[in-house]
Amino acid sequence: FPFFMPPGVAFTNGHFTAENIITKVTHSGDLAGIFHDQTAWRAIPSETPIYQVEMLSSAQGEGELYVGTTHLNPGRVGDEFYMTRGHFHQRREQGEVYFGLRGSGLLLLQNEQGEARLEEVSPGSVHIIPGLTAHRLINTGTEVLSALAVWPSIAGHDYAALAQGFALRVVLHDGKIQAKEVQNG
Ligand code: M6P
Ligand code: ZN
Repeated sequence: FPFFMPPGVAFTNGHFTAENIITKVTHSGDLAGIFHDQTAWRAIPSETPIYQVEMLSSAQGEGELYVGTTHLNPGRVGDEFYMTRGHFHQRREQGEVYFGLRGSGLLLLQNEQGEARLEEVSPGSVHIIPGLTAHRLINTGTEVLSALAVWPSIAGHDYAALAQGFALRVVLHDGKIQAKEVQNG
């Protein structure tokens, strides 16, 4: 029998080696309303890349899994660190696993009651995102933050449910990384 060569991922940077890799870049201009300092956001060129997701092309459907890496650039909009848009799953009950690969940052988790918590992301960290829990990566470091993710292909994304934003913002205040509670609405 032949030995097939599976896709590969470099644990040092999260880049895949595979025949079919899907890549999506999210630019500053795509993130309207996400950062709290809208004046600072408008001052950044809209084509500034904030993060890039590379994904293996894999089977879709009930029981199938997706694998991808988010590469989140270092930087801030005003005092707020670069972050992903963040989402609930469309199929709310579906969970996900993130693995920190390089850089340093935070994983912001929030349940449907609006209770938020933060986990430190670093090379080798494992994050079990339970069902019914929204998630967002935040880069608090000075290098690219890369995290590998595995999630059910049926999970889908629900961005609209977070139109009010998350309950915590992570900012640089007095030279320190600080999480601040937000008054929504
Ligand atoms: C991870 C996974 C993806 C997600 C991506 C970017 O790779 O959770 O499903 O799309 O991060 O996050 P977002 O969709 O919130 O921009
Ligand atoms: Zn997800």
